[in-house]
Amino acid sequence: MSTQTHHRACPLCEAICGLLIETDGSEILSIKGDPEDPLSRGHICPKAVALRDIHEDPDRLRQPLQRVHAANGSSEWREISWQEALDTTAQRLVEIARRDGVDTIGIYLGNPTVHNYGMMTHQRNLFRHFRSKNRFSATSVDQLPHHLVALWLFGHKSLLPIPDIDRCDYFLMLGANPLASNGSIWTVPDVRKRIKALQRRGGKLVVIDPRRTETAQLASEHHFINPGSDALFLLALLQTLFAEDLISPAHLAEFVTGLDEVAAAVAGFTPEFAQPHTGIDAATTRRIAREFATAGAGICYGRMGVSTQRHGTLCQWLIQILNIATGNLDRPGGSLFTLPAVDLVGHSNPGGFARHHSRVRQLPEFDRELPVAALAEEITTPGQGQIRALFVGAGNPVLSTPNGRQLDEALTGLEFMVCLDPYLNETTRHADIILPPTSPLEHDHYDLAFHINAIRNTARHSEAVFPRPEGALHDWEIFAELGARVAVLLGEEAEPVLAPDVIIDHGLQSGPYSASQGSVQALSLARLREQPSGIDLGPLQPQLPARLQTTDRRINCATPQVLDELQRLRESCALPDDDRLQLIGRRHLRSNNSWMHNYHRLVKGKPRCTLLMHPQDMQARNISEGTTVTVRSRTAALTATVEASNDIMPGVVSLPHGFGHDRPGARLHTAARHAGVSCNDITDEQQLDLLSGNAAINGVPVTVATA
Ligand SMILES: Nc1nc2c(c(=O)[nH]1)N[C@H]1C(S)=C(S)[C@@H](COP(=O)(O)OP(=O)(O)OC[C@H]3O[C@@H](n4cnc5c(=O)[nH]c(N)nc54)[C@H](O)[C@@H]3O)O[C@H]1N2
Ligand SMILES: Nc1nc2c(c(=O)[nH]1)N[C@H]1C(S)=C(S)[C@@H](COP(=O)(O)OP(=O)(O)OC[C@H]3O[C@@H](n4cnc5c(=O)[nH]c(N)nc54)[C@H](O)[C@@H]3O)O[C@H]1N2
Ligand code: SF4
Ligand SMILES: [Mo]
Repeated sequence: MSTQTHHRACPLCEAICGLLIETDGSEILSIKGDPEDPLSRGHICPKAVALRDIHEDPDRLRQPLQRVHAANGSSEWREISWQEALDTTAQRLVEIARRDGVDTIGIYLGNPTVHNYGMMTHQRNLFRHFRSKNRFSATSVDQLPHHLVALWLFGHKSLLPIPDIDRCDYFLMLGANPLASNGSIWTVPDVRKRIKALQRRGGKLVVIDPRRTETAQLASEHHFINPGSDALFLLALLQTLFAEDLISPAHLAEFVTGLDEVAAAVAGFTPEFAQPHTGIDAATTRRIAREFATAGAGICYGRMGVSTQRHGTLCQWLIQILNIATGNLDRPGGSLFTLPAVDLVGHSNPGGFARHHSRVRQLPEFDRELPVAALAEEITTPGQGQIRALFVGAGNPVLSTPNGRQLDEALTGLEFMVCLDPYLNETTRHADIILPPTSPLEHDHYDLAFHINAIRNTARHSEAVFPRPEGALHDWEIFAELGARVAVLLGEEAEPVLAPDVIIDHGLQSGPYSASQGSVQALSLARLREQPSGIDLGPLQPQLPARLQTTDRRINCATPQVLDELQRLRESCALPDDDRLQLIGRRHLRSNNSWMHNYHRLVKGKPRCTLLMHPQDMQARNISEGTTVTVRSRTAALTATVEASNDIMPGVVSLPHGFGHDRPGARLHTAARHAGVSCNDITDEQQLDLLSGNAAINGVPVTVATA
């Protein structure tokens, strides 16, 4: 045996755990947590071991596929050479763009893009030739409100305040379940241990969620809240702070403006006003406000549950205003900005909003991307700028975006579709060409995105565990190869191609911990390679106002768009309808959006794609445990099996997303045996966060009846 131990970061979720992978030749012997990793300290979750399953999965594509149509209208897949696949893709895209304009080329990039640094560094090589207005990504079914608020308040889409849990005294968490998700916009491996440490030192975690989640069960306090009503709860907290003179921006006062206007705007939003909407009684809301303001270092944080709902941007804005108004921004134990080794803030474009709008529904762009809820209509609505060709990279929007059935159908009308993806799945089955990249263990890795969101500043580079198989291409190489071909076809200059590690080395050597900046760390790629477990660069430090990217280096809290929205909210606030139920999602530790149901060890056991329902709601509808029910929304209906739960708020039902693996033509053998249903078949592409256009996939009104 010639066993070898490789240091490797887990690319599957935002916790970016350090792994030790033991191999013998091409065989993986074990996958364990790396105790020397300064951030994850040995932590892993059950998904890490599935990296082996991904690598070895016979369903994972190793060669490009082309769909060939038979005379009888049916089609089948044939393996083609890389040369042919790349040439055909480039030709088709150029042909269509030339004929009808670049906006006819649609682009959708999914979540794994940000877990794969080569996709981040090299997508430009292709897309710079197609500056299409029709760009979309998973951002607009996810964290778009965070970026928009960061742009408005701090001047840059990537200036995201990170909860400093290890030093905090009071943590108010809304709409997040880090015990299942392992943290989001908050790289916090081993969050359970960190929550327990917080409680041991006398601190408190308060969770606000329509479900008593795994995190809520660990919390010091949990309160149910009606889906979509968080803005009123947050407004009531803020109103209490103003009314009781608990505002103290402290060290921020010198460069924070506009709090007086905010005070005036929130004056009517009292805890009593919120109570019938949220279901949280006014006295509790007041107590939480007082505790938050006086408990020492405090954090208010909210994630998916408060971003992907009707008031997503308002919620994220209120969360930051609460942190600012209590002096908890940029303070140890509060929420701080990171200083990553490869620092994109200051070197990347800050983002922009509403500089153009979608053609059909006039939805605003953010950072040159349109809300993905508009993708289907941009494909199906005739006229100039109608999407005729689609490039999908690392995305499965048929299962992951609202009203996925509509998109599923829309994709059949495209002239050309190409997917950069290792699987033939619910989305890629519509492609004309599928370009499968190397497996995660066959390329190197640097967390360009997640060091930015981490609770400590660290840096780490991992080498590939296995050499790339003969002829295989990495994601970044596929982008570069396509870009080069398109350049030739268009008669444009090809860009020089530097490998991602060279780009990172550049970033490290000009970054805040470089010798050129006078840092003793003197970071470079060579230096990171000497310490494959990663280098600790210390806890987060206060950096304001210097790090602000606003033109006046101030934080102006009186965001005009938000103040207008508050006015509207006051006038339009309706009480929840008693007959309807509200649908929310949920994540499971052994899942990862739509693409990790093909590995036996992650899907075995009790079926997970069930509709959670409170016994009270079941009784009212004559539904018993295990019944098959029809869940109906404005867009469609689906059937699901009911699981009774006292942990879900009455009036709310929950279905996980990412299932529905029974569509014909997909090649996911294990997932098909645990198919479940896609909750996005009944989410609504018309239900959006009013300010940003983010999809409001939580709080969908539904009816439930025995099927
Ligand atoms: N109802 C509801 N809908 C949701 C959510 C929800 O909570 N509820 N969550 C939303 C969120 S937060 C997100 S981020 C989105 C995710 O939505 P998407 O990003 O569109 O979809 P994923 O399910 O993550 O699919 C990822 C795809 O990338 C492929 N892939 C994996 N690794 C790689 C790689 O290294 N390279 C390439 N080229 N491809 C790769 C997989 O095979 C899969 O096809 O879903 C959103 N949709
Ligand atoms: N195991 C696993 N880990 C993952 C993923 C995965 O699919 N599986 N996906 C990854 C991705 S892409 C992301 S973005 C993150 C997401 O990370 P999180 O946001 O931490 O994860 P969720 O489980 O979606 O948590 C959202 C919570 O919001 C609650 N909620 C729903 N509606 C409302 C509401 O109106 N108000 C309030 N207050 N709460 C509400 C839900 O009950 C749920 O508990 O997880 C990442 N990590
Ligand atoms: S928590 Fe996330 S990063 Fe860590 S092992 Fe699990 S999937 Fe990988
Ligand atoms: Mo996400």
